[in-house]
Amino acid sequence: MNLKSALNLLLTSTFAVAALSAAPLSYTLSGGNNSLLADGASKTYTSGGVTLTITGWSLATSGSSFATGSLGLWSPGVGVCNDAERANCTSNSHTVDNFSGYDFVLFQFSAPVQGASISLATFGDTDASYWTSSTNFTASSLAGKTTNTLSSLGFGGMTTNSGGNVNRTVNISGTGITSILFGSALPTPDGTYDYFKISGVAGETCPPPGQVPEPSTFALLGGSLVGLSVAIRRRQRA
Ligand SMILES: [Ca+2]
Ligand SMILES: [Ca+2]
Repeated sequence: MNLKSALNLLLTSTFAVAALSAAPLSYTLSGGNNSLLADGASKTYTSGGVTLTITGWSLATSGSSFATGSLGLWSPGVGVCNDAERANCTSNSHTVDNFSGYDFVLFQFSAPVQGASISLATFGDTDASYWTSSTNFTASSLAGKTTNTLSSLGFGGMTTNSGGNVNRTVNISGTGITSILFGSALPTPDGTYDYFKISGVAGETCPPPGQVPEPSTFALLGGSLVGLSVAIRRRQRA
């Protein structure tokens, strides 16, 4: 194998591995101009060819059904004004909070993701509760669901992630995730109300099913590396 063909093989196999690898995704939700969207209106963000669509939701009580809320695009991040808050949605009610009802944001990705994380900008305590789903559904399907019937949209059990009055990032485990329903803690685990804005979302794409890099791919890459080193040694001797 000459140096040129070894280099070509190395590049080809390297790109083959890269194409099957997870690609990073990052969505900045901070920097808004304090605009409040209409009740139930969505907002989209794009990263790495994957569209993130967000909508605002709330529960009036822990046992009631999900109702649409208004997303607020504030400088520190996204917040929610629910039916009870909307008439006077000033600080801190324009956060994702559980003072008057329980606010949530539904994150929906146009392709499955893994290694997701959600960054919080604190306005008080930052205890959070969330669910994840790998099922594709339209956001409006959430209306009327209770925490007991979220499973009909593919959501698993609720996870509560506790934190204090500090900006922080919540890591979401799981792969193949297409939806995350994330909000203020339900119920407040420590009796202290939670208030935060959501400043960003990150994660990575999932390799297509059945296309995880196989040993033969790495064998090809390893073989081309050996070929390249042999070619370089021959050239150095010449
Ligand atoms: Ca709120
Ligand atoms: Ca709390």
